[in-house]
Amino acid sequence: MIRPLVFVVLAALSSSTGAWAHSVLLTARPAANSTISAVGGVEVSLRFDSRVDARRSSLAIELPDGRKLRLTPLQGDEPGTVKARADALPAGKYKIVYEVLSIDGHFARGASPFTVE
Ligand SMILES: [Cu+2]
Repeated sequence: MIRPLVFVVLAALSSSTGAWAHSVLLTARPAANSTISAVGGVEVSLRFDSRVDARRSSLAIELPDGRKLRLTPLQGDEPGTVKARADALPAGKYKIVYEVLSIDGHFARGASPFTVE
Protein backbone atom coordinates (compact mmCIF):
# COMPACT_ATOMS: atom_id res chain seq x y z
CA MET A 1 0.00 0.00 0.00
CA ILE A 2 2.74 2.45 0.95
CA ARG A 3 5.42 1.37 -1.53
CA PRO A 4 3.71 2.51 -4.76
CA LEU A 5 2.91 5.86 -3.20
CA VAL A 6 6.54 6.43 -2.18
CA PHE A 7 7.62 5.55 -5.68
CA VAL A 8 5.19 8.05 -7.22
CA VAL A 9 6.34 10.82 -4.87
CA LEU A 10 10.00 10.15 -5.63
CA ALA A 11 9.31 10.11 -9.36
CA ALA A 12 7.47 13.42 -9.10
CA LEU A 13 10.31 14.99 -7.11
CA SER A 14 13.01 13.82 -9.47
CA SER A 15 11.16 15.05 -12.54
CA SER A 16 10.40 18.50 -11.14
CA THR A 17 13.81 19.16 -9.61
CA GLY A 18 15.98 17.71 -12.38
CA ALA A 19 17.59 20.60 -14.24
CA TRP A 20 17.12 18.88 -17.59
CA ALA A 21 13.75 17.31 -17.05
CA HIS A 22 11.28 18.53 -19.61
CA SER A 23 7.77 19.50 -18.75
CA VAL A 24 5.28 16.87 -17.68
CA LEU A 25 1.54 17.40 -17.98
CA LEU A 26 -0.10 17.69 -14.57
CA THR A 27 -3.69 18.54 -15.37
CA ALA A 28 -5.78 19.18 -18.46
CA ARG A 29 -9.00 21.03 -19.06
CA PRO A 30 -11.22 19.43 -20.31
CA ALA A 31 -10.04 16.83 -17.80
CA ALA A 32 -8.57 13.64 -19.24
CA ASN A 33 -11.30 11.11 -20.08
CA SER A 34 -14.06 13.49 -19.00
CA THR A 35 -17.35 14.10 -20.80
CA ILE A 36 -18.30 17.71 -21.40
CA SER A 37 -20.89 19.84 -23.11
CA ALA A 38 -19.25 22.01 -25.78
CA VAL A 39 -22.24 24.03 -26.99
CA GLY A 40 -20.65 27.37 -26.13
CA GLY A 41 -17.13 26.41 -27.18
CA VAL A 42 -14.32 24.76 -25.26
CA GLU A 43 -11.76 26.36 -23.00
CA VAL A 44 -8.60 24.28 -23.24
CA SER A 45 -5.98 24.61 -20.53
CA LEU A 46 -2.94 22.44 -19.85
CA ARG A 47 -0.85 22.78 -16.72
CA PHE A 48 2.69 21.42 -16.70
CA ASP A 49 5.15 20.92 -13.86
CA SER A 50 7.56 23.55 -15.18
CA ARG A 51 7.65 26.65 -17.33
CA VAL A 52 6.61 26.32 -20.96
CA ASP A 53 6.83 28.76 -23.87
CA ALA A 54 3.34 29.11 -25.30
CA ARG A 55 4.52 31.04 -28.38
CA ARG A 56 6.68 28.14 -29.50
CA SER A 57 4.21 25.45 -28.55
CA SER A 58 1.38 23.97 -30.56
CA LEU A 59 -2.04 22.85 -29.48
CA ALA A 60 -4.70 21.11 -31.49
CA ILE A 61 -7.89 19.17 -31.02
CA GLU A 62 -7.97 15.85 -32.82
CA LEU A 63 -11.47 15.44 -34.21
CA PRO A 64 -13.43 12.16 -34.24
CA ASP A 65 -12.48 11.64 -37.91
CA GLY A 66 -8.78 12.06 -37.15
CA ARG A 67 -8.34 15.55 -38.60
CA LYS A 68 -6.69 18.14 -36.38
CA LEU A 69 -8.16 21.48 -35.49
CA ARG A 70 -5.26 23.83 -34.78
CA LEU A 71 -5.61 26.16 -31.81
CA THR A 72 -3.66 29.28 -30.91
CA PRO A 73 -1.79 28.61 -27.66
CA LEU A 74 -1.64 31.47 -25.18
CA GLN A 75 0.37 31.70 -21.99
CA GLY A 76 -1.82 30.96 -18.99
CA ASP A 77 -1.70 32.92 -15.75
CA GLU A 78 0.84 30.49 -14.31
CA PRO A 79 4.18 29.98 -16.12
CA GLY A 80 3.54 26.27 -16.63
CA THR A 81 0.14 26.78 -18.20
CA VAL A 82 -0.94 27.11 -21.82
CA LYS A 83 -4.50 27.76 -22.84
CA ALA A 84 -6.59 28.11 -25.97
CA ARG A 85 -10.17 28.42 -27.01
CA ALA A 86 -12.05 26.27 -29.51
CA ASP A 87 -15.46 26.84 -31.06
CA ALA A 88 -18.43 24.62 -30.27
CA LEU A 89 -17.87 20.94 -31.01
CA PRO A 90 -20.47 18.32 -31.97
CA ALA A 91 -20.82 15.15 -29.90
CA GLY A 92 -17.97 12.69 -30.29
CA LYS A 93 -14.60 11.58 -29.02
CA TYR A 94 -11.74 14.09 -29.15
CA LYS A 95 -8.16 14.50 -28.00
CA ILE A 96 -6.19 17.55 -26.97
CA VAL A 97 -2.87 17.11 -28.78
CA TYR A 98 0.03 19.18 -27.49
CA GLU A 99 3.64 19.87 -28.23
CA VAL A 100 5.04 22.36 -25.75
CA LEU A 101 8.50 23.82 -25.47
CA SER A 102 9.97 23.32 -22.00
CA ILE A 103 12.56 25.57 -20.36
CA ASP A 104 15.20 22.90 -21.00
CA GLY A 105 14.70 23.33 -24.75
CA HIS A 106 12.94 20.01 -25.23
CA PHE A 107 9.47 19.56 -26.60
CA ALA A 108 7.02 17.58 -24.52
CA ARG A 109 4.40 15.87 -26.65
CA GLY A 110 1.25 14.06 -25.74
CA ALA A 111 -2.49 13.80 -25.99
CA SER A 112 -5.36 13.94 -23.55
CA PRO A 113 -8.71 12.40 -24.55
CA PHE A 114 -12.17 13.78 -23.79
CA THR A 115 -15.71 13.24 -24.98
CA VAL A 116 -18.32 15.79 -26.02
CA GLU A 117 -21.89 14.73 -25.25
CU1 LIG B 1 13.88 17.69 -21.43
